[in-house]
Amino acid sequence: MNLYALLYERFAAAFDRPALALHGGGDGSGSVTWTYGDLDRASAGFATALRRRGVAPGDRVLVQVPKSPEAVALYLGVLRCGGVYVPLNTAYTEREVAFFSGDASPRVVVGAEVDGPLGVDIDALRSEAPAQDAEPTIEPRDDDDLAAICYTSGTTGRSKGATITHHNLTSNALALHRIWGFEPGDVLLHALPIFHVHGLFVALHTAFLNASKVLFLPKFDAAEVRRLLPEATVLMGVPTFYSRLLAEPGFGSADCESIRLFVSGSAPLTEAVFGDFRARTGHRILERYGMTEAGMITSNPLNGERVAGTVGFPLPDVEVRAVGEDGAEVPAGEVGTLEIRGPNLFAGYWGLPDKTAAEMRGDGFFVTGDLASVDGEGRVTLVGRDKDLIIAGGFNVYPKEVEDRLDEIAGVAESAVIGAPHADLGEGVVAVLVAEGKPLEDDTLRAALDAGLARYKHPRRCFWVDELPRNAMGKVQKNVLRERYRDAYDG
Ligand code: MCA
Ligand code: AMP
Repeated sequence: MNLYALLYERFAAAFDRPALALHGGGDGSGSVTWTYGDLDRASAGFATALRRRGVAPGDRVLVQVPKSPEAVALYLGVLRCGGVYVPLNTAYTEREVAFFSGDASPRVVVGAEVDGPLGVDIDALRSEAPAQDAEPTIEPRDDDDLAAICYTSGTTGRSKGATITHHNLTSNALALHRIWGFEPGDVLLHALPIFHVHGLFVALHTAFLNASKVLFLPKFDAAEVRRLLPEATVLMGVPTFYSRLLAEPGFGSADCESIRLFVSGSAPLTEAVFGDFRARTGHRILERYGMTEAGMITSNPLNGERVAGTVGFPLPDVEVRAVGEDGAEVPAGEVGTLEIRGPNLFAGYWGLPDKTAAEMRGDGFFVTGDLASVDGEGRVTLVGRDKDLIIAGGFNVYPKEVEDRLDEIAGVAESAVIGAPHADLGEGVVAVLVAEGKPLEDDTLRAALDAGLARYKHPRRCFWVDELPRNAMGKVQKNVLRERYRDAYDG
């Protein structure tokens, strides 16, 4: 089934009700509301415009546009015409976008690279299919047909496109809608970006299945989120949302009276933030765990106990196991690499069958690269990662990619990139560098990185050393560096 057909089924009776509400100033001036009917008509328009531009079922549509109701309608329009939605972080530089464009071989590119032959501005695209001409059709799709390709950075420094089917998305959305107890009247406060799984799939799908009103913020701003909390019942965010709310003077239970559910994910929620939030507001944040390749995997319970530092139980129909180095499942409570299987599991990396095979077991389990224990009741606790990944404010940064860019800079002989604890972002990117000649100024490094690396990936602390610590095999000892520079941000 086409995911859009399912969403349509759920919100068709709510065409005159608000879908996306944008707040203007404090007095409400400049506010805009899109109803479900508006969203349906605009998505039909986009679907028509894309078809006219030659998008056939299965064709990729690459999108790099700011967060807006139009962008949501475009996403739905791509689903409707059977296209494959490929969202890109708005922070990506031209060089990064060029890679994705080359890899995904899209039929149309919206927003980014508008000067290229495939490129079109989102407003121009919308105007190509006036609403009255729109053909309000929904292309039939099979469960295994692709709905999206979401790029996730790789340990090798090369991003991989996770191919995600209609069934992956529908099964995950229905499960979350159910286990998080969505009910009539729920209002979602949405402050996440819509180019990643969390803000695009988890948040929007659950709200749309519920025909809920979504308070749609262009980005996270603690004061603005606090101002709107009394109009909402559900907030989904990364841990930084919660630590920044706690940093708001006087923030507490009075701000949260209408809220029934705070969800956190994408990065570890510390026990300190969980505990402070509970003490200040009376709310236990519900932490869940997911991955681009698998959508949501586990969740703390809505009604049972939400335990700080754990990510809860597998979603319905999802299986998890922790395995040791020999590939055998470890006993309950012991740490192993987490492997998962279920209807949420992606269909493989775009154009990379070998990489897909390398991360799949013969019995269909996928190797997540996260280290975890599973207790006797099935509750999962993440304890670390065996992949070299930094998560800063919920965005993933792969050290290898940053090292590759640093090593290209004249004056840098070699580099090692690590994550260090960061009070606001969880982890911050740190570079340890060996100079070729005299060490470069930070500004010079930043300027050189700007040419090809999105800013959230930039190291904000750089240390120059005579040589990098290496083991007997000549491999850089990142654990030594992590220890040495653990106070780089919070020292
Ligand atoms: C912004 N900057 C960052 C980050 N965000 N640096 C490091 N890490 C970040 N996450 C930099 C910008 O480049 C800029 O630097 C400066 O900070 C200010 O930018 P601004 O946009 O104002 O930042 P902010 O408002 O402080 O943003 C922080 C944020 C945001 C609110 C935490 O990053 C955010 O919304 N994160 C959510 C990410 C997310 O949705 N992840 C889900 C992935 P300069 O001034 O130098 O340019 S999906 C996933 O992981 C799985 C499936 C899952 O389980 O959900
Ligand atoms: P991504 O590649 O952006 O999909 O990021 C997926 C990774 O984010 C997972 O493999 C985990 O390492 C991490 N992650 C997601 N949710 C959580 C969580 N609740 N706690 C700790 N790590 C998380």
